[in-house]
Amino acid sequence: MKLYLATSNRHKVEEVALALARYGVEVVAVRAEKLEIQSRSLEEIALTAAKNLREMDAPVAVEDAGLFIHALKGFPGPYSHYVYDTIGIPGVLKLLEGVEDRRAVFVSVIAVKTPDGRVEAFRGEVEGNITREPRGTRGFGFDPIFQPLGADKTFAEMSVNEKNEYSHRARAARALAEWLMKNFQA
Ligand code: ITT
Ligand code: NA
Repeated sequence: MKLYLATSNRHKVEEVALALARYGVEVVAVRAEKLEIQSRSLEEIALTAAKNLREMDAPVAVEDAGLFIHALKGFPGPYSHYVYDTIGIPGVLKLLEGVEDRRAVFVSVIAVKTPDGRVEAFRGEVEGNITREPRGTRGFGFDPIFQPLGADKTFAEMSVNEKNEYSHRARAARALAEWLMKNFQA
């Protein structure tokens, strides 16, 4: 089966493609116009984007993801891309200076539109901690400062395979794949 992924982020494509390979799903990146509304809900953002995609000859998915930091009451959450581009990792570490509670959750919501116009959303989450210093050079975004529970590495110190054992995105992608297997015949 083929799955289109409408994203400008090549790391997302790589991670989702690897997670879905074992289901026999081939991921094809498309630069379709993705409508990004502002909302506190990743579901609402992803579902709205999926509804606005044109129907294609195979299911087409969009993802919206964010990093929710407990001590910052969930900031940056849905604003993660903007915060990464503005204050960045140094700014986030500065906000957490002297803060003992380093808990954070990465959340991914993948919304899909089928060729017959059905739209569904799937959520994946991973709990972890914000490190004191950035570590690692792989991945993207906040990967150098996020260490999932049960790991002794940050996401940026992991291969894509290792990251997928923990990541929010891999979990959402697997939930999507299970749904497609049951509910969608190519
Ligand atoms: P598209 O909208 O084109 O898919 P994007 O990078 O803008 O790509 P989002 O709108 O979902 O994606 O923004 C999520 C931001 O959250 C992203 O830019 C990163 O800064 C951060 N983020 C999400 N998942 C992440 C991950 O696995 N590792 C590191 N940072 C992540
Ligand atoms: Na985006």
